[in-house]
Amino acid sequence: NNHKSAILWFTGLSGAGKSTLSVAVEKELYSMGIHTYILDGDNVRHGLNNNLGFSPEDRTENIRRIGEVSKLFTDAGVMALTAFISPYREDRNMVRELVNKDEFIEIYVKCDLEECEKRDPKGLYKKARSGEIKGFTGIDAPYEEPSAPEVTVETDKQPLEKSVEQVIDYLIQNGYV
Ligand code: GGZ
Repeated sequence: NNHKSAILWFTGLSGAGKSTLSVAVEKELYSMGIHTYILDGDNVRHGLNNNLGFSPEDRTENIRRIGEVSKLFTDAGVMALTAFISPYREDRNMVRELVNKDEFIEIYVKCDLEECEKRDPKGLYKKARSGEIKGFTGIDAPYEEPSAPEVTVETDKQPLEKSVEQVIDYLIQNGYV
């Protein structure tokens, strides 16, 4: 299928639904015959970035490497979907600067901290609240909201299908697919 490659950069708090949404968007793109690759904690933090933790410096380096790898994917004509908290605006903008203007699509996966904490799929917020984990995003480490994301989806206000539709509509309306 003919498409214009780009990085779909999902950003948001832990538990906001970045991975779930990226998988659902990938499924939709696959059905349209578009080649994709999802980068997430499972395949990147356990491999390429297994020497990095969650200090501000390490998060910045995490995002830098993910940006560079995503760029390689788009160069190869593959849509790269990335699902990382990427809490720093400056780091996300660094990736944006790495590629052509229309090759970086920032998708803000917006969800109230309260709701993320309620979901707490891995029990990490609980550990962060009790002090067992230090420097947890949203608790005692910052999350800087995107100032001009291409797409914002509010996962605490609408079903998954609606968020998928918003992303796909953006891609159609802007001539990516
Ligand atoms: C935030 C942490 C932390 C700290 C471990 N802060 O729900 P999860 O488990 O799967 O998502 C979180 C993931 C975040 O990794 P990222 O590579 O996306 O972060 S960043 O973009 O900021 O580099 C969480 C887990 O790792 N985790 N410790 N202190 N999330």
